[in-house]
Amino acid sequence: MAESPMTLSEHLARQQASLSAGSGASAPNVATVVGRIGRVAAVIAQELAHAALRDQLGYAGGSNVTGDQVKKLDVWGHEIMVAALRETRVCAAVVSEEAPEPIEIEEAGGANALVVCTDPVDGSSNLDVNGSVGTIFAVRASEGKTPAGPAALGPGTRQLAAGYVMYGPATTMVYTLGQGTHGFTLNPESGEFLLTHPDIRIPRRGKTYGINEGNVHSWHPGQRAFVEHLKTPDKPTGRPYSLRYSGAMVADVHRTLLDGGLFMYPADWSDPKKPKAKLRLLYEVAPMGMLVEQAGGRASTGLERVLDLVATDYHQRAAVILGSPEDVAMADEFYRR
Ligand code: AFP
Repeated sequence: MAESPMTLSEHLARQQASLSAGSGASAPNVATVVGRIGRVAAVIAQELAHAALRDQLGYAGGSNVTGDQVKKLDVWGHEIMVAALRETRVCAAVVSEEAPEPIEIEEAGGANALVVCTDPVDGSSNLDVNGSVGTIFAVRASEGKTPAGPAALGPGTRQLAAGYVMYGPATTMVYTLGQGTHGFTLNPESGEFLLTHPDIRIPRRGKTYGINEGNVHSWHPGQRAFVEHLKTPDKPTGRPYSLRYSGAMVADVHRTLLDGGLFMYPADWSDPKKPKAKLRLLYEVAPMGMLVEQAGGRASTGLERVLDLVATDYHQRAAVILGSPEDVAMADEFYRR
């Protein structure tokens, strides 16, 4: 009989053991937080499946700190996530898309306390059309009780863990503790995540690109030339690439991780002195950057490595081009030309 797949908790225990053997003093706490997020994700998946029946779709009224109109499920997802992280007693603060300032958690603290940066329900404009949405998170070290400003969190290379949950036909959780990128599928009967995609390796090159091409008018010239290049037929190099874009970062990054290619959300360069990005660095771009790099891919803004960026604002935005290493390297080259 085939061996039953490893559960998320078993996997986390193994990862934690090998980290603790090295210098990972906070590894047990990080594993606790990631495991807890897995449990909340199973609850979010349930709620999403019933949302239309419970009148939970639609807007809550108002917009969040980054200017997006807030959906009822954004608010609910934020509240349940903060409550769950509070219970871990190792998470000292939560930076959430739905709160202007970090939420301090009095119960936690100590030398190895953590900060979780999260977008609990990302891609929520897909909710009303029953499209995929996701949860994105990063775990960082907390220097003291609360972060002394966003810059104190350091660059993305200092993230201790990153992950996402994709609520699609199946619920998938992908995480890294800096030892490879691993994917799990929720068994809805047991409520447990089971290892289905161990040690994901992104293909060196892909066949698809994902981008909101409606914004072409505002792109950097290098970005425009690069997408034109991807669309120009050339059999030996596998062009044209096909366009795939869902409007939910998690779904687009998940496809890119498994099949290769590119996910891009470049900045708006209408005013070249002040390029404006859309996606949020701490709870969208940096966690995805870590996951992709851990799978052998690359994540860049076109001009620099995403994981080198240091936030100056908790809700800072950053451009991102991530995916297969050779495809991202090619994008960077177009930006340099
Ligand atoms: P919402 O959460 O407001 O739907 O935004 C989703 C998102 O942050 C990210 O998940 C998508 O990749 C991106 O925005 C889509 O943005 P566009 O609608 O501008 O293409």
